[in-house]
Amino acid sequence: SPLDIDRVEAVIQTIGHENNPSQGFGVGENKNVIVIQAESLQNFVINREIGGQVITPVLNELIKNDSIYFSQYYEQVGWGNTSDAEFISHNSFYPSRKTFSYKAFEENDFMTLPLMLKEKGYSTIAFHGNQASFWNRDNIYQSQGLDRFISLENFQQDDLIGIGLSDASLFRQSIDYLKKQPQPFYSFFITLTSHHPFTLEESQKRLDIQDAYKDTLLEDYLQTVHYLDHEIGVFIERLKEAGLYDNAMIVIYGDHRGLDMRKEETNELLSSFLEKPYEEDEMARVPLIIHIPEGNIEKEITIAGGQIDFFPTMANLLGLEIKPNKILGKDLLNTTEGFVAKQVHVAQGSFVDNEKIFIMSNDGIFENSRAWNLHTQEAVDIEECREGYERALAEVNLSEYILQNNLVPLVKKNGLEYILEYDL
Ligand code: GP9
Repeated sequence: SPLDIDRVEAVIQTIGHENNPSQGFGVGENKNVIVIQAESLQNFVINREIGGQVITPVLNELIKNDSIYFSQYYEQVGWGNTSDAEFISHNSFYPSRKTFSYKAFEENDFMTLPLMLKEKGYSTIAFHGNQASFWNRDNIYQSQGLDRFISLENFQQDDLIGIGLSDASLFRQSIDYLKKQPQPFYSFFITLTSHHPFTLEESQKRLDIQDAYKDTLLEDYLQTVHYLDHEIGVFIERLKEAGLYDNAMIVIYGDHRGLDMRKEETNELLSSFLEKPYEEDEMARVPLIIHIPEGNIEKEITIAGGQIDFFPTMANLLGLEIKPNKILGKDLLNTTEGFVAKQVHVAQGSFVDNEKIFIMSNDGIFENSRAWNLHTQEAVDIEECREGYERALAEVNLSEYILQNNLVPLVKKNGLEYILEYDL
């Protein structure tokens, strides 16, 4: 068997003992959901300035009002980058280790957040300013529960930046579709302008950067993030004008890193800008903001979480009952033990918890791995990471096994325990 049964059993027990939905349950029930998956948005830009200018004024303001801000949230994408961020968030299983998940699991049956909302009477729609076929989205969205897909082909191509429609145009044109969308709706936006290599016309650059960062990749990155932030602000104003704001739950998260620590120049720039070494923890940290107008639920969640936790966390807020033994993620509002495994782009077994990050050595020798405290950056004894390492491996293997054998429907029916009885 490809699975280590003892470890899988331990994982299933751990997962099964967490999550007793109570806090926040149903706060956003029957509201229209607007999810913005933001291209390359990393967390370090939040509440930060450059040359006295605030980088993300709109997001910072949003965080302060009627929002839950998850500040220790990590991307877990694999080869499918942006599309894997969608996959893991909607499915609460890990992305494929072999290729992009939307290809690897194209024929599978799923249980996703949009599918569960559809069962409650929601309509679903996705917006993206690139070709529908990119990342095989056109072939898999139906089985992911995204019924309508408005892609580049459907939009007026009136403002193109980088690899597709500008975020300004994407948001502007989507309002008419949203107004006509049967309510309640789940809408999913995938932005594009802050995609590497972060191209903008001079006139679209609103940050005035004069210091050592001028004309660097970091400047280009921050300019596109600032642009995205501004366009999200414009979009929210338009939602208000269209009467779509008050009854909405607006959710924003970063899909994956924008700046690669393995590039020497980028690393130097970031380490100087952040005044600490730019490493895997900061590279993988993305913001998650859940804004519920008049939800009276302002808080910062500092539990380590990842995109795998998106589905159960959203399900709780939207009043969907989902047993913790049916998916691999946790509801971050009702858990204390954060645990985020990463299986692609770093060696398998790497993980983050509330206190530390563990990066498994590429040579496969546990003793050669690195681990450090997230808050102090001080080295952590890797023996303290052995249990987490084993758990990370088991979770990822279990996920891969379930998806490769198309077992999500059976897990949905019988729980993860079923895997132990399944003819391995
Ligand atoms: C492509 C867009 C960007 O449609 O989602 O994908 P990425 O290159 O970031 O994975």
